[in-house]
Amino acid sequence: MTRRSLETAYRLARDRYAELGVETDRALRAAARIPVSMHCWQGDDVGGFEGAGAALGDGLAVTGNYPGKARTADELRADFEQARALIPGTQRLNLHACYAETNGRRVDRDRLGPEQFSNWISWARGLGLGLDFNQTYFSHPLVKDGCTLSHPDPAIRRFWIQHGIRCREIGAAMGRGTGRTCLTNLWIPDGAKDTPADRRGPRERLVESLDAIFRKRIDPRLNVDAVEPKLFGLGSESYVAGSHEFYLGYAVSRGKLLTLDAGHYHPTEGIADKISAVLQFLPEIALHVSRGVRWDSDHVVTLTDDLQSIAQEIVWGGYTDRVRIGLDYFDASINRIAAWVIGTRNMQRALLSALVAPVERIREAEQSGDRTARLALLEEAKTLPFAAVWDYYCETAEVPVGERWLAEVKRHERDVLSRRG
Ligand code: RNT
Ligand code: ZN
Repeated sequence: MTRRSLETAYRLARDRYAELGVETDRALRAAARIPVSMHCWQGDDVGGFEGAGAALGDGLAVTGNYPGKARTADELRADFEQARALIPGTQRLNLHACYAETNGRRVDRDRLGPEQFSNWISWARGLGLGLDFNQTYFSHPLVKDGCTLSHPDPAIRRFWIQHGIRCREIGAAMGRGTGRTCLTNLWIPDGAKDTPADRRGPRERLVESLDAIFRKRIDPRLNVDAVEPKLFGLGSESYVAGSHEFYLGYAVSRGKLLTLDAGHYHPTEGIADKISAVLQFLPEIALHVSRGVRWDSDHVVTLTDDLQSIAQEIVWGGYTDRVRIGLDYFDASINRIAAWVIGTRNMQRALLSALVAPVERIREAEQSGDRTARLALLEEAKTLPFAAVWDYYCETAEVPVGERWLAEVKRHERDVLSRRG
């Protein structure tokens, strides 16, 4: 496809959408402004560089051993830039505390500070990239009996509280350094493999620990905090202290963001419907867009009905300023840069698709009580010439159209990744 034929296809599509009252030019501009926070951890299988020595665990598992994964922060940054060059729209980068650069020294998690992230911050500033952050409550010897902030031993809790506090300060430094508000998201694995006799104690301790972490006020222009619930996990099949109800109550009562992870609910339970429900009580929320296959397996995000519903709820609900969209998946069985590109392009694709949908028409039908027309229009909307709009969006964003990005990834694999040991 030449630029000319892409433009011709776009013009035809634009006219078709205009018949339904949709202005595609406006949708393109809106799509370009919605940031998607790309998770650094797809680039190296949630490994990190702090050298704590612990293997990935504590509720997380990555399968696959595709060659060429980033071994250093410099490699990860280079890989991320390679991925980003193939993705339209606005991105942010979501880091984890275990991606600290400690310069060969051992800096434990309760000691981390902005110094260990200064490379990340100056690099991001140079690229005009916003940063998000996460405490790392896994892959560490002080995750005891699968627990951190809810552990009965006060010394363990103190260590992890300190980590939580430090990370919020690092988040603030990221916000200051990049000029964009950082979201620091807290997820812990705490729970029980088998039926516990005490479900109350860990939750009471968790509230106390969280309150200690959030005691210090941080300028919300620099950093905002989120808490991420989960219903079950690897090794926490029977009980999770930080469940959905727990954190919903916590977020509402403490003015924190709630992070809805698409893999953290029962297998047929989507997060799309939760968005407008929790936004009645919270000013802002965050998302971890993921894809669970039978369980919270964190597969690469594909263009599923679930994904499209999430995008529709954000866009159709008028919530683009109140939902911080992030991705959370990790697949080590395919080229990791391709995994980033596929998932992020799909998120963007779903957002653009929601932006050009003739939702006004569909709502008119709904409001007039014409459910027949609502269903008919929803179905017809599915095969409008969206591909022409998406291709044109990529073309004008100067990123590869269609599958052309794959050739770039293959070239990079040959020239760069295959040379890594
Ligand atoms: C785990 C949570 C959490 C992690 C990342 C690495 O179930 O989804 O968000 O995936 O922090
Ligand atoms: Zn998550």
